[in-house]
Amino acid sequence: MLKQISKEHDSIVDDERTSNTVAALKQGILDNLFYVLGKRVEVSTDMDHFMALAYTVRDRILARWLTTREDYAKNNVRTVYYLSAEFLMGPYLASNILNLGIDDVIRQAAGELDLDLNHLIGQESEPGLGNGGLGRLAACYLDSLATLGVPAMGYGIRYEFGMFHQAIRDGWQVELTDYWLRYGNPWEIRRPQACVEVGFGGHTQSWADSFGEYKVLWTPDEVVKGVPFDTPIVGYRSGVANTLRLWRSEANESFYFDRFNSGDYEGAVGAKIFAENISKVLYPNDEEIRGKELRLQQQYFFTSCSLQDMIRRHETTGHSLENFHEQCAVQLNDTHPSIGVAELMRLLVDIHGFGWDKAWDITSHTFNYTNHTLLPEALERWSLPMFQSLLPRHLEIIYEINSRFLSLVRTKFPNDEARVARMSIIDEHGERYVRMAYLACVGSGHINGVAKLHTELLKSDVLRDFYELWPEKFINVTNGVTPRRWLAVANPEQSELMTSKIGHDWIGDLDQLSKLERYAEDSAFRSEWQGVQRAVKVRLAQYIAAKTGISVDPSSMFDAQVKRIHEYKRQHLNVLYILTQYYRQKKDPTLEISPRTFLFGGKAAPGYFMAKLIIKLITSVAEVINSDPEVNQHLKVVFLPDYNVTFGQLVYPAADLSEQISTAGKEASGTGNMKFAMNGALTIGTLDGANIEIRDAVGHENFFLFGLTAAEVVARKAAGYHPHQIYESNGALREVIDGIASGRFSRGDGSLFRPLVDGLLNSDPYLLFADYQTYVDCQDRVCKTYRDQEAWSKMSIYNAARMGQFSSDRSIRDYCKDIWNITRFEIGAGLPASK
Ligand code: GPQ
Repeated sequence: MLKQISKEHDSIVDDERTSNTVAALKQGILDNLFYVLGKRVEVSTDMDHFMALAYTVRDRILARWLTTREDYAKNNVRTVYYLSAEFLMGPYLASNILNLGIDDVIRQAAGELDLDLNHLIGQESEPGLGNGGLGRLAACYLDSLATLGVPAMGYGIRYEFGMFHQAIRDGWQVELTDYWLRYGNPWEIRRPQACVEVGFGGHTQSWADSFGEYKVLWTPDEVVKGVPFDTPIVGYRSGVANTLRLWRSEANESFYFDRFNSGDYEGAVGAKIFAENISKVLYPNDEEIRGKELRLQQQYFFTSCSLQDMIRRHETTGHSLENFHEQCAVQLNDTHPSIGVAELMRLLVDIHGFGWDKAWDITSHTFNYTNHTLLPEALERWSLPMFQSLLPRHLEIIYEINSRFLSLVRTKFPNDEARVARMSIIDEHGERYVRMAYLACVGSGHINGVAKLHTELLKSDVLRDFYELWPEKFINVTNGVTPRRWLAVANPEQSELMTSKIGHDWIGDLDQLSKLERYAEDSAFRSEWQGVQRAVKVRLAQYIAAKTGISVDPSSMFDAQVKRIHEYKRQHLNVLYILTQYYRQKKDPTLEISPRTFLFGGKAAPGYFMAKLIIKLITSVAEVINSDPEVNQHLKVVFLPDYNVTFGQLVYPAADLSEQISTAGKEASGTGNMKFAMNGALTIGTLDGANIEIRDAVGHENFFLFGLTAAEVVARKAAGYHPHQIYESNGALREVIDGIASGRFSRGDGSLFRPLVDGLLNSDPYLLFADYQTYVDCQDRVCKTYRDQEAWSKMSIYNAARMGQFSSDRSIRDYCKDIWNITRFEIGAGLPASK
């Protein structure tokens, strides 16, 4: 009976209340305003209107969300579980509207209610649940998984406070907390019925049972509850909505009340604080580990919640745990969830009674590991005593995994104890550590890097021993970005122009952009292309004026470097060039230099002194240049505060030049480089990360290359690198460095930038000086080319037209084929033939 009613109700919900007619949409907005938000039209605010519209859009997602889930269950499909400590999703509204294909009707419905759709879209504050590239990649991948109809689920943490907001005061970064849930989150649904419990601390006991089997019981000190919050992930016109499931930590009531009732009030309150702390805040350090206990708690918390959830889902669909790995492919987004290897072993052996060998067979066929960095300081390791006190049972399991693994190493490489020590999951040199990347390697079927060069360097350097042991495990999957958000949503002007020539299929199949190539030689098209670029730059210029009070000239070249602030990314190399131009102009005011606006954006980790000083350097140089009438006709420098996904959507389309200038061998891939090029920016860059593949794709003649190669960087350091000698012998460089050191850009304070200057002169670990002159020369070629707008536009069109392979759809197809072994797409759009 209930079923019947629910079926009928379903169809009503689907057909009438949530139909996509303008009338139904209008009614939906008004209904949600009244019934969900409890507001009358007369007193409603912009935020209310955004919320009402968001609920109206969500109403149109629910039917397909539930149907997708039912279809997956019915068809018995292999599912991808993407485990990531970060999901940097960006605002949902515009992207959901696009993917549902209801842009026109929504715009009309809003208009008829006197609401401006773009203005409403601008009300949404983004969930900043990630630091940068790694978290944003996870978001692009969810979009592509849903678009391709791959059965998939993202698992992560529902941080109460996401990435901090950045304010600039007196030129310095100031961090402000991000309470993103202030107005509620219209996209998520809390699922209390699917709660799980996670233990911490305590002790283990072992015994032999009546069959002589070794058994272990872990009695944790604390047990917390993981509560899932689900957000639908809509595929682009695929009819599919997958799920992002984020866990919130809460106090476990029975645990809490037991203590409370036995008079242990302090213990009860302490337990509550302990529990709620875990999902409180995102760690704002990018590519730098701090070894903090709370961070390990977060990692174990969400990984355990997710694995328990997978097991429950697996069992409720009637499967035996024995074939868990046949139904579930788990992707580890870097080492943050790699404790999952030990946790799945614990669940299988201790809880579900499997023998070790069978459990290991399942586990090692379930996980795959993506590495995202070559920086040694970013490779996670946990101090052994801390690990022992927080996860005593997991440490025992890791010892067992390690001892079996090291026997294998000894068999394969006899009499090589140095190798055994190097490869041990436990680092025994001095203070002892658990090496998480090694645990991930041992427990995974495949290990992948995120660009060709990066994967090669993993094999030859960071994970060389593992490559020698298991060459077949290593594979490259070059990153990609979703063309839905980064072109169709971010750059409607360029999208419309492209669609007018080649149709709109490129949005779901980015290789189609190659059809634009022939227009590069068409001068009428080029002038349309220039018109679009101009319009987009005007939009950004207005925004910059409103946000910073700085007026920039949309006919100047927009030269952008937006990304986390890090020494290896070398924002300060960019500054050295700016100052080189500044001095040239000061010396010869008649010099004809093409006007440029240098745009910077990005956050520094709060404890990263040098990164914060680089921000101060940029803002200080900006202050001097922007207020100097001798140069400010030609040069402007803007630091855009609080760079995030929303802001990126404004910047990528408006840039003429994309700065991708990391020291070769340091940037694993980069993804901003792809977003810029797709939007028609030309790149000035080193042979690093995915720059290499971008340059090969767009054509070497359409890319501004400079700098040492990764191999040359290594050789240079090995030969003894002396930055001071370069400084002595290069007059222009000397003038710039002396200027900074003298206080010329810091109101006479010669001590302010001393740490930066001394660091460069004495060690310069990221080889700015070695690359300085080739960078300046290359920038001079950029200036020259930009003066020929026709040539520049041609190059710009070739860049956009040849970026098809950098769609995250291609990356996800690679993962499906080479790693997850998913070939059949029974649901949704499916895998386009021959891809
Ligand atoms: N990346 Cl390990 C991050 O954004 N955060 C991290 O903690 C680590 C890597 C980036 C990496 O720097 C970029 O080169 C990649 O393009 C990006 O991950 C996605 O793979």
